[in-house]
Amino acid sequence: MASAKAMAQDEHHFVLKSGHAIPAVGLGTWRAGSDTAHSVQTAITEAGYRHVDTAAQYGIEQEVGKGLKAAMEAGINRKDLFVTSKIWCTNLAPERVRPALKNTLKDLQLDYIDLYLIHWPFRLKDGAHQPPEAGEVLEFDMEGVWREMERLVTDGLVKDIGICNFSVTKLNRLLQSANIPPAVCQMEMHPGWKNDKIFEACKKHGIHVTAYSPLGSSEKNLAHDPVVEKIANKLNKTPGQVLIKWALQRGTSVIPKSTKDERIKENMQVFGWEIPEEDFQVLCGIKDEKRVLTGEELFVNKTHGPYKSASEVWDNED
Ligand code: NDP
Ligand code: 1BO
Ligand code: 1BO
Repeated sequence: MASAKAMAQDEHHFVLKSGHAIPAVGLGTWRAGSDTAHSVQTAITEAGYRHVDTAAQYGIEQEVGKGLKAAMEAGINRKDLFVTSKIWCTNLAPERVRPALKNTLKDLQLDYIDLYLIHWPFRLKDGAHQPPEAGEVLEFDMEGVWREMERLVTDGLVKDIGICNFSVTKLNRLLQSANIPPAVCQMEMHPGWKNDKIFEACKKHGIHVTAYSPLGSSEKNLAHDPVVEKIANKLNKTPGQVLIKWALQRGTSVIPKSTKDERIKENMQVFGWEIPEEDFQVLCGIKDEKRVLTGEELFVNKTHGPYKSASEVWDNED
């Protein structure tokens, strides 16, 4: 395998602060259900994916592990794969970080992962309801948790650590105490939610950004947006490919989810062509920007708080 830097010179990778390379396109696995093992194996062995994004909270890490194992048995080297997982909110206490990662490694049947992310920067009590009842959103020791994440890097259990769903306020707080700055920040991003504030803050600090829900997730369904469809027809590409390419041209890696073999393959056919600048700008101009994932269901208790609205979850930055 070529060095990280050399590999990153092709359009298939981005280089992280650590010098490691992250594949530009990865397979998302949220709500991938019982097809997950098959999807992961197909993505790697037939469609050329080398990055799989998962999370303990998705409840499918064992399935992802089976898919990875099948791909490795088919001849793919572990070192050529990039596996991302995330620590869930109930485990955001310093003493729970390592046991949470160990569980993830066991379920994935791996002895290290490439990237471990804080899934959301809020600590939830075990068994918390959706939306949370009074007292179920606990104090989050961000600095203590990050120190334990750093130890996972030092001990070789994870290659890189990062964050998801951080506001600029929370990012700045983390950067004040971090010895190892986050290598990656994973955020919702698509033409219907460009999320420029956190994107600019990450760029300023050399933090690579991965765009999640790049198609607008199943809720927003940007593949059926008339502006996207028009550009796709013009370029002789599919709407999904245009949305994924838009994310890549912005400088983010991207992790579209599909459990359909044909779409898994389609979503990887995004190299060797470009969206012309004028069309790229038209996509940037799609109106009515809104988050799909507001965090409201997970963290807001309108009566008891501590977060009484989605705006508060995002530190009133939207
Ligand atoms: P996506 O934006 O990837 O959209 C997935 C939806 O689009 C599914 O309904 C899928 O259906 C459909 N789809 C996939 N490919 C195409 C295509 N080419 N044309 C039309 N429709 C298509 O949504 P996700 O929310 O799943 O985000 C992607 C990944 O990002 C997640 O799976 C997860 O790994 C990660 N993520 C991380 C979060 C975080 O908090 N860090 C939050 C949310 C997501 P089908 O499967 O039937 O093809
Ligand atoms: C609740 C988890 C959102 C997808 O990562
Ligand atoms: C872009 C999302 C399509 C949902 O089926």
